[in-house]
Amino acid sequence: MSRDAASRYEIPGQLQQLLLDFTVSCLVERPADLVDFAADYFAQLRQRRQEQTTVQQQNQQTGGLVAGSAAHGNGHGPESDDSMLTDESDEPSPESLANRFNRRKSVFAESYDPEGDDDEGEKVVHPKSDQQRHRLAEAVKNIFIFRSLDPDQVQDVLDAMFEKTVDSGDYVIRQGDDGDNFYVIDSGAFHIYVATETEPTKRLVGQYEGSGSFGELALMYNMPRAATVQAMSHGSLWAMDRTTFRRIILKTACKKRKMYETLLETVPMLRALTSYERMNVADALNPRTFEDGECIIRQGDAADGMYFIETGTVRIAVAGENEIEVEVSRVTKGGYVGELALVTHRPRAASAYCVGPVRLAFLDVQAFERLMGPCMNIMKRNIDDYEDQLIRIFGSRFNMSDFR
Ligand code: 1OR
Repeated sequence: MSRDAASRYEIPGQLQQLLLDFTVSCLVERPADLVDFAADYFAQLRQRRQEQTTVQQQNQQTGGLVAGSAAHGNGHGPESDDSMLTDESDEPSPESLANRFNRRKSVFAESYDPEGDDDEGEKVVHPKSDQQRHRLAEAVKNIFIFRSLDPDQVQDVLDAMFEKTVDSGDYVIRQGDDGDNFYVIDSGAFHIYVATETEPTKRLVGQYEGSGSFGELALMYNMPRAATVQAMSHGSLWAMDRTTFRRIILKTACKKRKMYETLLETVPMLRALTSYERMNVADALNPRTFEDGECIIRQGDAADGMYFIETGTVRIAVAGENEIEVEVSRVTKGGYVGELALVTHRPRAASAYCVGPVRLAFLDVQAFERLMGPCMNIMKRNIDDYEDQLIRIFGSRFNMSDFR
């Protein structure tokens, strides 16, 4: 193409991002009919844009919806859904809840600096009975955000937590409020609701059943609460005040979320997770490094987890009935290995070796089961590809289980 022609074909600014997003959606969704998929994809995109424009116009006319005011959700009785959003004219900043949430995302992505945080504060001790201490130790055992703490820090955390009981209908956290405590569930069921600009009536987005933790986002990123959490039964929580959370947990957890943020965004499969769910995966990941030629996974072994590839190349080899290994594929950055045995609950179906030095992020089997549910269909579709490859190479799918 001549220089003249090139200057006549100016590439619109949005084109690259638009096509990239579309391509990634195709790779993740693997539609049977690309044209139908494209038509739906772009129609939805246009509809979302129209909805956003309408809401923006309404907000400009009304001054916008504002979040329910200062009442921290500390166990007031049940209220109607509409109580979450009120039109209070004395609210300092007339932003919608959705805007607040979007602002939080950009803070996470760009400007939070745990190193620069010097929020030190005093050590807090809430005395506890032996029975309470025992229950607390059980409750925090599976909280990923605590896993990178050293034993002294764990001790400080246990000292600082205090018990809080709730009744069915109590609001523990209200979206839009300032963050006071971080909570670990001891018992009880809790619903998570989110209101957005396009859907101002709060919508149920998830729930906790007797375990888990919540309330870390507002404390980590110094932002308003991103969701509402309401007790659905009588229950008990372990709470940690904001200062202790920031003093002990913040730096480690934030560093880890930041460290894995880019990795998690470059793994196409994980687009099936919400950004909040991806952060939970970041809490659960652990770094593993290997040298050239090292074996990461051995065919026939029991499976303890899966690996995401941060840097380097991993060679996958399968030994057929004659025990001779044949290379079947190579996986690089953005890819993953070791998920198959976790999905099929069978021994490792192939071996994985490093080609040069390799850095991986390891997700153990318990975390896999708790966090990767939304990616299961994508993984199962990829397993169909493995089967096709095996049939091509060996003439049979001899070591794949019937996982369906
Ligand atoms: P927080 O301090 O913002 C509300 O207070 C808490 O609810 C929040 O921290 C999280 O700990 C928890 N999006 C945002 N926050 C959530 C979500 C969530 N789920 C639990 N929390 N989503 C649901 C993902 C299954 C995404 C909704 C779009």
